[in-house]
Amino acid sequence: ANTKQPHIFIFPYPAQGHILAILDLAHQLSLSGLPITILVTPKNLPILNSLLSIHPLIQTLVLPFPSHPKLPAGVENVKEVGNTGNMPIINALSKLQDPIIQWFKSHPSPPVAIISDFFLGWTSKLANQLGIPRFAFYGTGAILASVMNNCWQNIKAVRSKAIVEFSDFPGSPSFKEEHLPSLYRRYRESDPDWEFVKDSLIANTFSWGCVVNSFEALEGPYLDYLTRTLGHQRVYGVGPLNLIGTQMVAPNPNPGSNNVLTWLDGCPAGSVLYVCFGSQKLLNREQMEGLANGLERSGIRFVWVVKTGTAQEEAEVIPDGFEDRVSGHGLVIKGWVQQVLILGHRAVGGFLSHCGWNSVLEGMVGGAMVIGWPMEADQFVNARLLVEDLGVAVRVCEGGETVPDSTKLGNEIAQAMSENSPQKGRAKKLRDEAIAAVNNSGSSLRALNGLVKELVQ
Ligand code: BUP
Repeated sequence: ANTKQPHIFIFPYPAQGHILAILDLAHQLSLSGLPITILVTPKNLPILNSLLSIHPLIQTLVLPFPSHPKLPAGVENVKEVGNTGNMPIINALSKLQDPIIQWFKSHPSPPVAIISDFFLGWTSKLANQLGIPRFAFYGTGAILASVMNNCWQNIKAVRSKAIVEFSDFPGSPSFKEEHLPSLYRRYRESDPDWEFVKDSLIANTFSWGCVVNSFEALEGPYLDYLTRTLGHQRVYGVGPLNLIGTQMVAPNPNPGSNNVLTWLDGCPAGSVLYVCFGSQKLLNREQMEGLANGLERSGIRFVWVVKTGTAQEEAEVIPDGFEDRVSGHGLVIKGWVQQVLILGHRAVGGFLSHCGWNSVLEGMVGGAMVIGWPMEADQFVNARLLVEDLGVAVRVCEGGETVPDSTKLGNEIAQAMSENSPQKGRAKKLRDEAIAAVNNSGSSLRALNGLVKELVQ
């Protein structure tokens, strides 16, 4: 590593949705000339391949994944165990504290700062021990950061309610308790593993600062809220990182992806609905049928990404005869696609999405309005921002187990995708604001420059 420039330590959290954005940030910081070390466990190393191949200044610290009684041996990524694996994974990773300290002490030019995922709040204390600042990285929105921080800090009050009101938040949103982030909802009092997770999440607000994959025009009031109310002294809204970064991770690129782009070339601008529910959620047979019938009834052109090779036999099954019936105006793609390219295509005008934050930003950058079906994790909170606060989305379904009513869904899709849909107009405006945020004097670029300055001082 270049020993003249201060060196930054980046610690991602091993879940697909979390890693992408922090790698984009690493890319940006490296472009600013900062040497970087990224901590990774062996099985997750391939995710970094494309980033490492273009950045000689980025090094890795590869440490073995520590075992945990609640994790099957060999598991190193949430993808392998599903979201219920977050708690043991957070606990297991905390055992890396000592190896990190040893590495740090023996390094000729040790890092001057830590940037780590907000699921790794315990690194605030580690940074204190090492005498360097730690920045919590939120690859999510500032609204989620605000909800998370409030829930963990006020756990008793929040848990006693069916409807939780956040009256001091911008827009005073309220959520059904069951729609609060899943990690928080799984918390079980008096279990030492869970107590660790709770303390760790609360420790985020004691960190030196935080970096959020969001921007002023999208979440200005929430970015302010984090600074004013939640103890985050320095808040950097640097997103959408997928717009200033490049998409580093494309596991199993599917040759079908290129066919999609060719098919889209032949469709009128804004006419196609892209349907995809992120990297984790699998739909059961009834949900697949409800969705398939809804898509068919809507009469709208669509591209639907269906997962293959799932462990569950009854998951992601395409109803018999569906592909033939919709042939010509609907495309079903099995396996991984390059979502960013599809959403960026001029033919795509809408995105039927689970409202995962990466998808939200990618849809936004593509100028697509969102037809939301939030299912778990941060998705209900994200949907609130898109539907009620920004008016760039409609909500058609809620919940991971819900089976959509296909007649209703078909009508709602047709209406949302109509030429004069107000959401479509606002989505285009938000796309322009996202682009402005990462250009010359845009808010995100200024924040990124401010962050670099803070890191090197
Ligand atoms: Br599926 C799929 N191609 O085929 P989210 C996903 N993606 O590029 P999640 C593809 O995965 P969380 C595919 O572009 C996005 O960057 C997509 O992230 C990419 O949802 C990412 O939207 C999905 O945040 O994570 O994976 O469910 O649980 O954090 O919401």
